[in-house]
Amino acid sequence: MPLSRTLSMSSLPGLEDWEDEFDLENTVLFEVAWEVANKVGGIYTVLQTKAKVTGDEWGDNYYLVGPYTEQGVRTQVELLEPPTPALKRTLDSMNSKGCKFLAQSEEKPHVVAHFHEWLAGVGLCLCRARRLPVATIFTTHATLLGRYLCAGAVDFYNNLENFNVDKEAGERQIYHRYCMERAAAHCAHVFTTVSQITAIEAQHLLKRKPDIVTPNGLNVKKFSAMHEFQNLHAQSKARIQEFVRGHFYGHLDFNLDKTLYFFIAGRYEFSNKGADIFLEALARLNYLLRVNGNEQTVVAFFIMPARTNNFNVETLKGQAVRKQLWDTANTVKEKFGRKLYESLLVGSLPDMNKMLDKEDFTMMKRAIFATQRQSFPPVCTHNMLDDSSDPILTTIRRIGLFNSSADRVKVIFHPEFLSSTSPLLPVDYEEFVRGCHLGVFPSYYEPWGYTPAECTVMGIPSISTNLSGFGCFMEEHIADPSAYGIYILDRRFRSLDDSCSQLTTFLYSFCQQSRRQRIIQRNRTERLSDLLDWKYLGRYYMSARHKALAKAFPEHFTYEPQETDAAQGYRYPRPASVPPSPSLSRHSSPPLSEDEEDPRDRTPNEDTERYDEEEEAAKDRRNIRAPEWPR
Ligand code: G6P
Ligand code: 1S3
Repeated sequence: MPLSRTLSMSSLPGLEDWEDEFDLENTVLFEVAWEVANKVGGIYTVLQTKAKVTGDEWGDNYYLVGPYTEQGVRTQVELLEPPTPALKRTLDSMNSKGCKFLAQSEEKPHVVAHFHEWLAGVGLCLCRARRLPVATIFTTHATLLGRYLCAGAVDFYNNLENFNVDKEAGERQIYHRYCMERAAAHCAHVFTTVSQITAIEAQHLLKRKPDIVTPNGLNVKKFSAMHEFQNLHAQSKARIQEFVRGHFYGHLDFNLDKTLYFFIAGRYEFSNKGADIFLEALARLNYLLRVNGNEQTVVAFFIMPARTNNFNVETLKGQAVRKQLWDTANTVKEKFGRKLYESLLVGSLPDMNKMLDKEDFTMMKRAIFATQRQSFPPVCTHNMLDDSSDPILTTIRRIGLFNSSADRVKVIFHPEFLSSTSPLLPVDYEEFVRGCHLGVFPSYYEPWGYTPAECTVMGIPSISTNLSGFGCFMEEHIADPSAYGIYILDRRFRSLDDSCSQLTTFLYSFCQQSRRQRIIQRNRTERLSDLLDWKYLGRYYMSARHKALAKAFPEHFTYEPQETDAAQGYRYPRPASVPPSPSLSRHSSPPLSEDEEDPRDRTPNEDTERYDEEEEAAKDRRNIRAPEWPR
């Protein structure tokens, strides 16, 4: 009997719910990857976040297969007895003879085996070579050759069709791995990749056009209080501010209330992830903020792991000095409070001249003395092993962003992933992202890019590019991405210098927003999270499985491409309160009537105090000036 489930898309305006009637009885799904319970990079995130929707669909018939690592088993896996006799027999057989096969059962279920990336692709090739009765899917999350070519100085996207792939792979000594990847792509019943841009890349470099694009989703956390994510932003920002107070001790000559936190994070691939263009744009932003006399200060974080020798002394000292100042202030406050209390007990107002004694002043002077420093606050939090050749540090030296008092843009390179147990910045990645104002991910090579997607679901605006899977996806599915805080940098049709100017304009315009504009923009950004939820994006993986089953077992399954077709051409409408042009026209977007404001753009205290947000938004847009370049 066919299983019938309704996939609800109701939170996406204008997209119909979809009735799935695919018969999954007596079918089993294996998903195989090197990153199952083994955190290496983005594929781990795909599998970990997708497990819930896939489990909901397949129940006990869903198995993830990955490498056995003691660490992974200890921290991420719950050991269980095999739930069915068939599986027990299979596992016993594997244990006794080595990993021979996966599909051993008297009931002969239909098996789908989904392999991710070339490392797992070996299993797929063997399944086909041994003619196992298995429907196979291969998903590539990036092509090996693409990654290697982009990391060198190659005009990749303008030459995609011209590369001599065998020669290029051979020259980079990855020919064996490249062949494995290409073989897996060709052997699979269904070949998929994570974005349209990587689909084109795969077509040219692996010589097979993917059958389906399976974009990456996330598990979107919805709070019962709609504005909880705004409160979390304020709380997390306060923790980042504490770190900044310590890091810049002795140089805290900027207003923390007018300081914005930008960040880039990810695998340390300097130019592929766009750290190069970000630094260059920061140097230009620094100049613009200085010459235009802006009050804003920007602290830009680089969270990219590199080889280090632990934290450096100066950075640790900063946090120690901050703590000492805090302790001193508390000690004086307590003494002050006791004296005040004693005075009130005897019914008199205190003599303010006697509230602080000599000892208090000495203690405070000592604490202030400790904040004297001869050097600028460090640009790097750790002792780098390759200090002199590190690309971020080398660029910082060249562009001269040394955290001097005159700089309106400060830089902090944290070459280690964040952790809530760090003595420096004790926050985990999620908390850090929530506390920042803008994620900047100007990647050149980025098949998908989880970092801007994670920003979006937490309501934090971000910059991505039209060379990243995420950027292209958002451009395709949102009518006016920048109104939602999704800035998409053109790295495809502009020169590097022009892209850098565009990035500088994005950054400078962002700095000119008022707090209120930032709050409204965060509300809008967060609203897009449904678009990135596996509840919606899971349909593409579903479709790939159905297609593979229909190809491998045509007598039992037929494939209707309705699932993915339904979402084709879908566009999230522009925010009701943003006029179509920056000037006069009033909004008309359904479902709101002419005079209604979009209540979702409101912040908590605006429930009582309504305002004409549309007019406000139009005014704001006029106020955001293009940067004034020096003549
Ligand atoms: C959230 C909080 C507000 C706070 C604001 C700061 O919206 O709910 O109370 O004022 O963040 O925003 P900002 O962009 O200045 O960090
Ligand atoms: C790849 O990881 P990366 O950072 O090496 O796979 C990720 C998951 O599909 C993807 O988001 C990313 O763009 C790819 O590059």
